[in-house]
Amino acid sequence: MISLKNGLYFYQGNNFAKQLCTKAARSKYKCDFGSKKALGQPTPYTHPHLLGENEVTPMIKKEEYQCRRQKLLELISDYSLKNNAPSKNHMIVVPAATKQYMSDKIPYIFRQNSDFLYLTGFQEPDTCVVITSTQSPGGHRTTLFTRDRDNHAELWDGPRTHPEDAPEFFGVDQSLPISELPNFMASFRKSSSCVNLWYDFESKVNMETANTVRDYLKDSGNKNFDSPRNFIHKLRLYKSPAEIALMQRSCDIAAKSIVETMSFSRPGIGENQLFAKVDYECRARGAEFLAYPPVVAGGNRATIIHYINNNQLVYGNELVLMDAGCEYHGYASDITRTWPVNGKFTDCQREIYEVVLEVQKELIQLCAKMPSLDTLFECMCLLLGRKLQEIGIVGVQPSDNYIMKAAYQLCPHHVSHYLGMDVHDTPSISRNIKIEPGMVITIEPGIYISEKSSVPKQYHGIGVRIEDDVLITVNGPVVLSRKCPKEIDEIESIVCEGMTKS
Ligand SMILES: [Mn+2]
Repeated sequence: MISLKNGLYFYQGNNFAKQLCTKAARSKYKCDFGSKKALGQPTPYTHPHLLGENEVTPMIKKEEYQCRRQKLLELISDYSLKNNAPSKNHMIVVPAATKQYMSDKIPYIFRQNSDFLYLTGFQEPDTCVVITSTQSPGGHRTTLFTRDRDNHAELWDGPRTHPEDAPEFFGVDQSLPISELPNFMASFRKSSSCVNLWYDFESKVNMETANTVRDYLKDSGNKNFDSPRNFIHKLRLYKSPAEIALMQRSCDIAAKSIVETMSFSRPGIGENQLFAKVDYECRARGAEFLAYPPVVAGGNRATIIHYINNNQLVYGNELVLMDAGCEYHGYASDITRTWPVNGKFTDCQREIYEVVLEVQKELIQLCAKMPSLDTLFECMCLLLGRKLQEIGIVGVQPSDNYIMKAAYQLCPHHVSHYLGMDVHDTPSISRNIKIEPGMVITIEPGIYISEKSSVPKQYHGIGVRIEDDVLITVNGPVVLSRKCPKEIDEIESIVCEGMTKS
């Protein structure tokens, strides 16, 4: 149950959230952090250029995180009631990602487990959140497990968040060191007799937590367990106003960066240089990093869908296909543009590009009817096939089935996926449910004609994809990546102007 009071969300039975709603408690909260005590992640006090008051992560307030945990518990409780679960007591355990190393003591850049980040905003590795629920009053509790105190590690790696600082900043009921997790789970089980445990054993983000949970199941004889993954994904599928604002910003940054990269192009340039340019432009605008290894494919390499070597030169009148996006405070953008490296499409390139562009725009319009992603894929095959037939690339047989199969050979990937904290967001959600307001999806048709293709020779080696990120609303689709031009004349003039400047 969630009520709105004085602009703050809180839920019944959560004493801490109730306290926050009093003025005195709020000024106490300010005082406590007025000393600018550093936690293991940016705070409004140490990083005022990144966070506003009451925000746990940029643009997302403590109350939104509390609300997400409450909604998860409601989804899980409702599901359990409907399915006659043996108990009304729940324990949901979601681990943080672990630190990964590329070689001795050399870490990879840390990226948090999205499901954990969604529920807590906590950015440190090797931690964990446990949401427990019993039927007693005040029976919903969130316990955040932080890394154990380690003066030596903190000297080398910087401060960690300690249990005494976590509840106020993150809006959780209590916090304990991670070494207490086994005891905590065992004592909840003892006090609640029968417990439904929710843990995603399929996710390999943290083997240590997985082992703790396995040991708990063995020792306690607890037989009722299932994965909370699909429930968390059902929540993540619908973006809140704050998440939409973050995704808009992520798309703006990637869009502008790709335009800068287009204008940096000239014949003879290296794919690695275009990669470096888009990476630089995204980071310089505030993105943490690119959301995935980008595809920077010149000439016929564009027909290799997942080409990420990016180590060739792009010559003469070849096209560049760039599939790149960034991660901005935990939210991904995913854009593809294709442009002629010398600023002028050849006739064959133009013919193919126009087909992809027309289909892409029609598919975006179709989103107003809220089809499923799989329906959009079928539409793509039919639309592409018909247009390719018009220009003589697909044979003149009339059957839709034939046309769709021929198109699928030239575009062997799906046309859409969900987008959000992950690039391929909420993968446990089927692509055959109807899209709804609040979802963000990609629309990315392409045509790839390899040198082995049976298509007329003059088209060989052409690969074109155009990808936008689209927010579904009651008033129709909103293209979040709209600041990245895709019309032929706009693209040609960006590249040509760039060359005259350099
Ligand atoms: Mn994509």
